[in-house]
Amino acid sequence: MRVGLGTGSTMAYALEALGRRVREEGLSFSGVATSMATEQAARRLGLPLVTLAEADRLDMAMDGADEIDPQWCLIKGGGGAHTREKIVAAQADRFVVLVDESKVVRRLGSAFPVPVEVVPLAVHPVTEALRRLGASVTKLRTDEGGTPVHTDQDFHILDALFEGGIENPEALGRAIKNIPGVLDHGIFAGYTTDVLVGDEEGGVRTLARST
Ligand code: DER
Repeated sequence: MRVGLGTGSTMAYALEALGRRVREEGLSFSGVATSMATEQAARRLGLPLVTLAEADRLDMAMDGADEIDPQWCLIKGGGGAHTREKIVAAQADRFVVLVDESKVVRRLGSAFPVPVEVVPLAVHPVTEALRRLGASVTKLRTDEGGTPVHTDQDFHILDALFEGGIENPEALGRAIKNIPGVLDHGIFAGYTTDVLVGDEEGGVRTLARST
């Protein structure tokens, strides 16, 4: 199988588990990494990697999420890798989302801001445009020392909070994508095909999609 490998703390566990199965069971697949961090982790764990061009279509991709709503729309990008994650998810026949209960919400965006990857010189106009779309607070993401973070594409990230939550994630996603200077944002609508919710005891349940 050709498998997209997502990014983040949840995926770190999945990568470890895949590494174990490669070593112990000879599990064979070709992975496509969604970030430099995942690429490094996969190499350290001995997971076989190919480029997206080499893989072309993917049988599946797996990834974490920051929030998931009952229609299986997501907010992603807390780790800043959402642009590549979305590219990889769009190439996959199945997009399997791995979360714990804390990520399952009634409405997207009530607590978690929407990460928006922007061309550095467009930070000001994009902030203004996000305000016009209803964002109450938009912050330029910085590291602990206050320096703006750089993504794998060398862009910046704006975190836009939509107080009260997002009524129509798909429409908001389209509007944000239309702002000049935006590379992509963390709203994923229409990609998810399977959701696995883990609990603290090590149990896993599937999450049904409500229409
Ligand atoms: O930043 C990202 O897009 C991550 O995949 C995020 O959605 C989940 O990260 P986590 O597993 O560390 O919470």
